[in-house]
Amino acid sequence: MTAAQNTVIDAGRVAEHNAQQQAALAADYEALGGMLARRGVDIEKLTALAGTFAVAVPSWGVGTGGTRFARFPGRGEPRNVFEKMEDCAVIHQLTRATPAVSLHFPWDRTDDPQALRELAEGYGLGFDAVNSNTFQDQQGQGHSYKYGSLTATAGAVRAQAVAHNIDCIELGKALGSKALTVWVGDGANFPGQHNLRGALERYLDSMRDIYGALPADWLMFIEHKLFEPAFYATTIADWGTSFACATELGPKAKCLVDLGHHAPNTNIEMIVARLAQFGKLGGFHFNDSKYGDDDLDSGSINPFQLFLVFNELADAAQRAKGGDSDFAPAYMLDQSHNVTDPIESLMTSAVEVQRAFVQAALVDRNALRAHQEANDVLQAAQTLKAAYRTDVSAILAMARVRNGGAADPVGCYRAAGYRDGVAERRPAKAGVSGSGIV
Ligand SMILES: [Mn+2]
Repeated sequence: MTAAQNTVIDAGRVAEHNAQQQAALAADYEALGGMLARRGVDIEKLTALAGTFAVAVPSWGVGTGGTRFARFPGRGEPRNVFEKMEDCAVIHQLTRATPAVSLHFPWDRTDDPQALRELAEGYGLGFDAVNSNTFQDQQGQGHSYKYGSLTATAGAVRAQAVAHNIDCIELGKALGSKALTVWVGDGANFPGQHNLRGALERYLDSMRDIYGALPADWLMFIEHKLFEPAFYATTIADWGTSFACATELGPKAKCLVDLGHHAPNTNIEMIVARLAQFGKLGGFHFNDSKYGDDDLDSGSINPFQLFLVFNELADAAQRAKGGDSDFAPAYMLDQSHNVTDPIESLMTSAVEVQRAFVQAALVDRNALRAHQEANDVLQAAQTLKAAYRTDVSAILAMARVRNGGAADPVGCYRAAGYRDGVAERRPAKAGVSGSGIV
């Protein structure tokens, strides 16, 4: 984006922070550069690559999340989409890795999308995929989604859910977004509640109507999730169903992989490889989990899995170079921050995803292929581990500093006292816009 941008945190403060870190960073960077050079890797190329990385921030992530038991609000939470954008701008200013925001409607609905767009552009931010919400009822809504939305047996409910999705597309168009993500909680809690095939047929009928409203240059992302709120049979429960529906709908429909939406121990990197192979990998919601759809910070529980996902993405990108060059899945974070400062969690998470991206670029693909051909299992595994074990922190910090970000985003953020400032300016308000696990 352009250089003339509004900054939320004083640029002088960031420069001062970086000056304090400079000597240590230079020493770490030089040491890492020497180590990589002995492996035939040019650190400058990796740093340039790191600088190209981008992951979108979810608007709902900057507020404190919650569970179905309780929500414990944080200080200075944003109370509307304009304040959310301010927090998102801080994340991008300090990490330089989050140039787009993913909005959720109606939580982020505004009557003045032009003003929102101008505010975002002033911060150097754009808009990634917009998300529809038919998993909860909104005030003044004519029909309830208690028994489903796009799959509801009542035609009037389905029509309302379709109209909402088309409304999301219209809002997204006004903001410069290029994709719609559809996740529905539809499903059954009891055997017999649904005709399993009938529910999916209704889903496809509804989705065809939404697909028909997509502009020519838009994509539709189908997000699957194993369970919750449907505890017996979720209509779009797995990547197979998602793939079948995306295939049925057409080329603008692709699959979105949320890392938390699988059964424990599912081999997610293999799902990524399959979807990439068949041209249906639309994008990601990054987060981490231990038990279910925990929406913990990316890389906080299983960073090796995150690395293996990016290893597949690096492989797919390399294959795409020769032929299908439009391989560009959308990267988004989707997390719920219940006990941390959401801005700190999102900055740390963006850096963790960027770390996996750079580590995957370190994999010696020629050596890996040779080990695979020769069935040298141990060395094949070690080739991946050699990349994963490399601490690329100095590369990430250098890329940030060169792009105007902070060497240590959390340290700089805390020193700037941003949270204290917004706590004063944004007194708590009941019933503010939504956030949570989606
Ligand atoms: Mn998600």
